[in-house]
Amino acid sequence: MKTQHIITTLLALASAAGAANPPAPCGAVPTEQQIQWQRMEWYAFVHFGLNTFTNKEWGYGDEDPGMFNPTQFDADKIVSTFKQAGMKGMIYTAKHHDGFCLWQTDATKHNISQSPWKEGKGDVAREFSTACKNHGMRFGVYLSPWDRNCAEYGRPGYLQVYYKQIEELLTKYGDIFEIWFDGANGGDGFYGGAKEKRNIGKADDYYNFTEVVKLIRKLQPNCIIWGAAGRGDASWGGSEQGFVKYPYWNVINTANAANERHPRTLADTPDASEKWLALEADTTINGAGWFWHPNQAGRVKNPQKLMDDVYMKSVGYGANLILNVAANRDGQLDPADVDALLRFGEARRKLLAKDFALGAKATASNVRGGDKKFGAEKLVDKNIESYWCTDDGVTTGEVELQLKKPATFDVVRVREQIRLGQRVQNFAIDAWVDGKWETIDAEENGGKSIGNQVMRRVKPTTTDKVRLRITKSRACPCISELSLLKMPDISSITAPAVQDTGLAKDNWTTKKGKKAIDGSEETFWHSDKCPTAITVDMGQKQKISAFSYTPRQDGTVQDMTDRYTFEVSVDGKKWTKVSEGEFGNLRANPIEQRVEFSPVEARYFRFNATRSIEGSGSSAAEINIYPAK
Ligand code: FUL
Repeated sequence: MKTQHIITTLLALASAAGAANPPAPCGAVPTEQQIQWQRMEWYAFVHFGLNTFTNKEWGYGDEDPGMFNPTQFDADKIVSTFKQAGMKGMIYTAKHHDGFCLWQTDATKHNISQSPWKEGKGDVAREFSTACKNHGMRFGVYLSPWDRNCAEYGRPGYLQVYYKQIEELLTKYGDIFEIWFDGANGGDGFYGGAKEKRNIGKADDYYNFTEVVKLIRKLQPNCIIWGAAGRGDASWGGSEQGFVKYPYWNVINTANAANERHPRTLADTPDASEKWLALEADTTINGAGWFWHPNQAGRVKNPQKLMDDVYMKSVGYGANLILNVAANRDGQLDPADVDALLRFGEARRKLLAKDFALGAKATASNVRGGDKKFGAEKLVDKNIESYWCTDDGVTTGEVELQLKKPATFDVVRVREQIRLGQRVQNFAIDAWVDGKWETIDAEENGGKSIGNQVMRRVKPTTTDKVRLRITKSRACPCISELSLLKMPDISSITAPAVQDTGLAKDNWTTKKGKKAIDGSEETFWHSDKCPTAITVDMGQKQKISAFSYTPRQDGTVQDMTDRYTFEVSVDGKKWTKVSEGEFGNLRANPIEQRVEFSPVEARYFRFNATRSIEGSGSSAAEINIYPAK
């Protein structure tokens, strides 16, 4: 009796407080790896190999390795450029169809050890992977299954070569975020001198992708597998122009995964054999091809086109975008490509920088169990994990946003909580204009899917009241974000300078001075004391040869550090001073100060602030560390 009473009381309390349970997932759901990967949005593709030197898109397989000699190759510079553009990683064509391997491999002799570059000791995959690690970018590899050089291609013998190549790339270069299996397979080739046509029949059977997937899962469980006859985690967007067709559903019937059709629609009945297979749209920034070609500068896509026809129709439709920026014969990116990339990157940054919906008052037609945890305000709380959700069985509904003041916007972004599956089948966006609701979605056919995100172009609208209407859903909708954005004027955007911010700081720790290593020059570390020091553990030992100090950027000179000593240590106990001096002219020009020193191994560094221009304290907006080259 007593226990019964307690339970009844608890239940009553729970319902008064509106504690509801999350809904059951609907259909297939993504893996954690897929979720994290879809949140990357976009990254670079770099086609760079013998084709760069032969002016071809597909090498035959008999090219002379002696041609590969990119004397100015600078992986750091390339990766810094991608980072400046806002990309989250890059994928390198470690082997294209010509079979030439650009890393030190034991699987075939047709590799970079036969090239004059770095006297046969070069390794492009190594240099890119290291640069990515140093800059906090993710690294992935493209490894062509088709190999027009290998004598054994088309026969069982090739598979051992190919699997070994996979194994090397997935074990020697740290974390690989994605591996790309191109769908172009079989045909004419050199094949060890046979110079004939080889057909492999069904790629899935020949390469045995089931086994390949198992091998990859074992070696790199977090790696996204692209292609592989639909047996992996992601697949082709359906065009090499960098767009996907809308609607795009992440879920697909497993039986169709190898031969999917675009647009990816949803079969109306949820299917038990459904699988989450995310799309990636690929294209190249330069209309001349995937590899670099002489005189390609005039064919670069302009930033407006990259925004309208590529980004908004790939990422904007819920897919990932892999944008190719090829390296040239010197081993550098083409300046025209870089200009377009940086201008587009800046436009994207501006588009996403201001969300007019944040902090709006949100009300919903139905909230799951009346529980605030699933309330409408979750759409505008800047937290991608929280979500608005209705009661089970309520598959339509609306949320109204009352903005603090009227805003002008022309893009609306909506995101589902994909951990619970992709649910919404139809939605509309309305705005309160001239005293009535008006549907402002400017795209054809209205909203037909959401998934990780959709960015809908809407009529340029100025209002303080917006409504999202879910008109059809596979199960109660779970919406995590609703954003109101404004497309910038791209024609007026110039390319920002590429900043080298040095080593990635993700694994750095410090007791004091966190704001000096937070990656932002807008925040700054401040101490009332001088002299004083910041000691940082970089998490691992590495060779470094420079640091930089950016003074506080808030317009105040008080407590601005202008004299320093800089020490390093391998174990955090024994310290070596590598530099000491003054930062000049800070009062008139408080910009980043870079200090070089002889290369030294270090896991820890200590920045001692020993004098300030005014006042008796110390400060620093940011400290960067640069790897030795
Ligand atoms: C295609 C390949 O044949 C092209 O050469 C390029 O690598 C592109 C990304 O994929 O299928």
